[in-house]
Order: sequence, then structure tokens, then C-alpha cells
Amino acid sequence: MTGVNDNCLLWDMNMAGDDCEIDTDACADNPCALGRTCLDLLPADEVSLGRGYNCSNCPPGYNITADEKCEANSNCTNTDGSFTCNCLAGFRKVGSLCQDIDECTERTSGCDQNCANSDGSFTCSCVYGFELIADGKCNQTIFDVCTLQNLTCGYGCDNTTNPGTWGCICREGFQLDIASGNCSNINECDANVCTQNCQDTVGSYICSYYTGFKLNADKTILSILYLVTACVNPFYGDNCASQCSCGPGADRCDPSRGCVCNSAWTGDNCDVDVNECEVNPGICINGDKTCVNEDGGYQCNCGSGYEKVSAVDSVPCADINECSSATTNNCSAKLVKKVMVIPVDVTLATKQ
Ligand SMILES: [Ca+2]
Ligand SMILES: [Ca+2]
Ligand SMILES: [Ca+2]
Repeated sequence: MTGVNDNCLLWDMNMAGDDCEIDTDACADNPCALGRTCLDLLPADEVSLGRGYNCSNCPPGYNITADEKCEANSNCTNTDGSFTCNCLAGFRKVGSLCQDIDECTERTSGCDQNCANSDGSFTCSCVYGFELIADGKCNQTIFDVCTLQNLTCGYGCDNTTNPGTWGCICREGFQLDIASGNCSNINECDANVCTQNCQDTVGSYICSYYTGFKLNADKTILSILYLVTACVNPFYGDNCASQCSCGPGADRCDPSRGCVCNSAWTGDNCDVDVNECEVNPGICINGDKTCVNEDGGYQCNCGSGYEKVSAVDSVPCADINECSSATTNNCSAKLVKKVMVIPVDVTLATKQ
């Protein structure tokens, strides 16, 4: 008998054999949710845990749900003809997966003192003598903690940073001067924490971005290059907050400047024609041409009796030889009239 022996269930459901001496493969039935790997346990562990297997954690980018399944840390937004997957708050896309953001190491938690990262979130806490208030801040409630330890500290002290030893501490964004026990602002900009512009502030710092760039949607990190992207058409400008609405004369929507016009158009939206005849009176170079403005361009036209012989404006118009073609003169019509008159005169002359 090699199957699971019902009589063995009293102490282990994954033992077989008449004497429950055979350890069966508890993973044979694939008991773990999709994405989790099953690990068959040793008999001793099976007894202590009350089950024959362990399921691995979900792969990176997935969360274990209440029913032990792996759930991608994203939600789905339907779009016209397709869909997009957006990471849930507290996660960001790394490759194709949504991974937890470590707000503690990236210093975006806002915690004054202690920060504990968790999947999709984080928790702030305060040392003894302080109580946690809104937004991760710590409010001092007991004021003689340090003096009782014979310490003079500008901010506070605790014995958890170096377990068993009391020492002065500073809140996040400040550094300790060990000699005086005082805390001073850290200039994070010196450590190149920002991708582009950095402004140091007391206790923190502010990153900003060149015109034509913006922080990615999961703006929970301020210091990693790939999280800043150039504006994507049709957006442009500071933080990509402006939108191009370009007219017919636009060459492109520039991520920094917005609509960039070709030479024949102007205006913020490239929808105002340039009157080349006014802007550049000499544009139709030879005096025998007349400039005519048009939307999106201009024409250099020849005067009456002249014709263009080249598309190049600097080439003068040529005289039209109207006599060379019956279609360009009316001389033959006059000739016909004379011919008709002559016979009359002849008749009269003959009669006289
Ligand atoms: Ca987190
Ligand atoms: Ca600072
Ligand atoms: Ca024009």
C-alpha cells in the first residue's frame, strides 16, 4: 500500500504504509496557489505544523491574499480597445511587475523616527518618551528621559538604536553632533539625492525636474533616474502640466517648449500665418515680381506680360512674346476685319 493511509491521519495525513512508515509527497496534488512553489516537509515538521507541505511566498510583485492566492499588486483600467495595468498605491512597476516601494529607505515615509517597511505600505513608530501623531510625526511626551540617563540631547535619546546603551538621537533628516548632543540639518543635495534639481530644506529636501520632465506617476521616490521621464506628446512644460494644441503650422510638440512652428506659421499654437511679404519685403527679389501672401506660404508672381521661367524666386520673370502664339494676342482678329473691309472699298472704287 503506497497511498495515504486513513489510519495515519490521526498524527499525520501524509504518511502511508501499514505502519505509516512511508512519507508521501504532499505536493503531488499541487496544493499551493498558482505562482507559489510547494515544498514537501520532513515527517517531523509535518507533525509539528499539522500539514505535509509549505507554500513559498508569492513571486516578487505579487501579494498573498486572504485566501492564500498570489495577487498582482495592480488594478486594471479598461481603455478603448485595450487595457492598462496600474500598480496599487505603495507599489511601483519594475519590469512587468508591481513591486513594493520601500518608503523607509527611500525616505518618503515622512516618519520622524522609526520606519518599518511592509508590502504596499509602511509603519512609523516613536521611541520611548514620544508619541506618534499624524503623518508619522513624533511628539515628545516625557521630557526627563535623557536627563535621567545623564545625557544632554538637543532632540531626544533612546536605547534601541544601540541596544542597551542610551544615546542621543535626531529625527529623520538631521544628523547628530556627538560632542554637543545637538542635531543639525543634513544637506541631502550634497549626496546627489535628486535626479535633476535639488533644494535642501531644514529636515528634508525637495527635488524638482527640468522643464519637459516629470516625476512618474508613482512619485514616491525622489532619487532614482529612471523614475523621471520626458513629457510624452501632447504634454509639455514644467511637470508636463501643459498640453499642446497645435494648429496646422506645427512641426512638433516639444516636451519643453510646446508647439514648435515651421517657418511659415507662428503663434503659441502655430495657427497664425506668417505674412512673408510684410516680414521680408525683399523676398521676391527682382522688381518684376509681386509678393502674394498665402496661408502657410507666399507666392512671387510675375507682372502682366511676364512669366516665370524658374521656380527659383531670384530668377527674373521673362517677357512673354505674345506674337508667337495666336492664343496670346488678338492681332489676327484685326487682320480679318481689314480683309473684310477691303473688298467693299474695291467695289466702290470700281464703280467710280
Ligand atoms: Ca512598502
Ligand atoms: Ca535637509
Ligand atoms: Ca504666409
